[in-house]
Amino acid sequence: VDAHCHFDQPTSDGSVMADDFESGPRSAAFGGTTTVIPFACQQKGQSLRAAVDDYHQRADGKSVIDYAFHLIVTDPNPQVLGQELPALIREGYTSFKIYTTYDDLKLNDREIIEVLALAKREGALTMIHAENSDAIAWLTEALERAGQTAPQFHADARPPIAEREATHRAISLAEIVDVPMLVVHVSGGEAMEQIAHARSKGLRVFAETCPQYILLTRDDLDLDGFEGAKHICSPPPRDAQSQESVWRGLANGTFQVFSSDHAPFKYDSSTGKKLRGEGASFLHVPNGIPGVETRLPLLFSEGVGKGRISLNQFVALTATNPARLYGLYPRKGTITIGADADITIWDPEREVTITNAQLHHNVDYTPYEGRRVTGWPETVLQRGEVLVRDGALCAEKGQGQFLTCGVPDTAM
Ligand code: DUC
Ligand code: ZN
Ligand code: ZN
Repeated sequence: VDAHCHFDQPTSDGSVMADDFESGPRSAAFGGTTTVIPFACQQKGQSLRAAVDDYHQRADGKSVIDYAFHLIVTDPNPQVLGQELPALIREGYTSFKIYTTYDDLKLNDREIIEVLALAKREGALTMIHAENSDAIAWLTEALERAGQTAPQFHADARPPIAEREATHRAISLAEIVDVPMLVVHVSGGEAMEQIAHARSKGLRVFAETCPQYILLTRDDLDLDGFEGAKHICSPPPRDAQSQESVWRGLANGTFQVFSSDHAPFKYDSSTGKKLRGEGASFLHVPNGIPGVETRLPLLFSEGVGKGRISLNQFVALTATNPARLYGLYPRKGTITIGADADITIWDPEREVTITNAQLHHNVDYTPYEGRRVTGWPETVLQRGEVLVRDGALCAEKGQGQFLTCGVPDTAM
């Protein structure tokens, strides 16, 4: 279960996501993933219901694997809070993401509280993108004044302290409301300390991390020419010490979920990373990196293969826990009588050198080009039927089912 990926999501800057609901889920399947939970994102001023209808149209008849939707709530007006969101939660959209950054997405603290209170009333799970927007804006302006606009400065504009502060604040708001909450794409030790402290007090704060935070560092934003733009995502990759912190958090239970945050933009494209050309400020580079196909092989190889996490933890982080937290369990996330028989048969010995040419997404690069991994999905089944075997897709476009989600299980 890849519980965090973006497909065919319209943007406000004119960039275009390279993967839609055909290529994204296809790529996921080849990487051993049988369920994806992408986002249906409300635009400010738009009805949430209209956003959901729009994403259903985008997805209809396309996905080769099963999919659910998280909502993204950007405009919690009385209509949304009073009617649309409660109705949608009851219809099976039981999780939604909110932002503390990006002008077109962010909520203020009062709005966050209102949304958290609604999540408590209706039994939904709030996912939060935690970075301090005003600090980022101030730092970005200072960097731009100093002419420091190359991709590497993206990391300076969004430092760990900005993430730590917003994480602390979000946790405090959830504590005031007394409701569970999940912090997405946590990048390193500073934010993790806030989460671990909250959990040690018994708060139901959950956390997700992603491949980029165990495998990339800010040095990957500092490549020749504009190449660093390939690794611009938010929060940015940090440093080697952060990677170690994240590994510890995967092993010790600070993290419950490991997702890709697949946010696919082509590199060599005027609708992708080069939207404003090669000399553009980091500020104008679309945010996000691909990874829906490489998520499981990377965690297996680096985590299980190198003894950092157990095989059971690998399964919990990538399937069971996201299925439980997002109300898809026990249909998904376990092998048991009555469940869906979504099974990935793994070859733990197979050695693969990752190259973009062998991947099935529609992006023209992978951040993991040339990386050697041991272990790869051999056969992938959905509902007992073969989806992928011997590197070939054995399924029809559109055979994936839309999943409604039940009540989040936050007893973990
Ligand atoms: N947040 C995401 O969840 N994905 C891509 C970029 C971002 O800021
Ligand atoms: Zn985010
Ligand atoms: Zn994301």
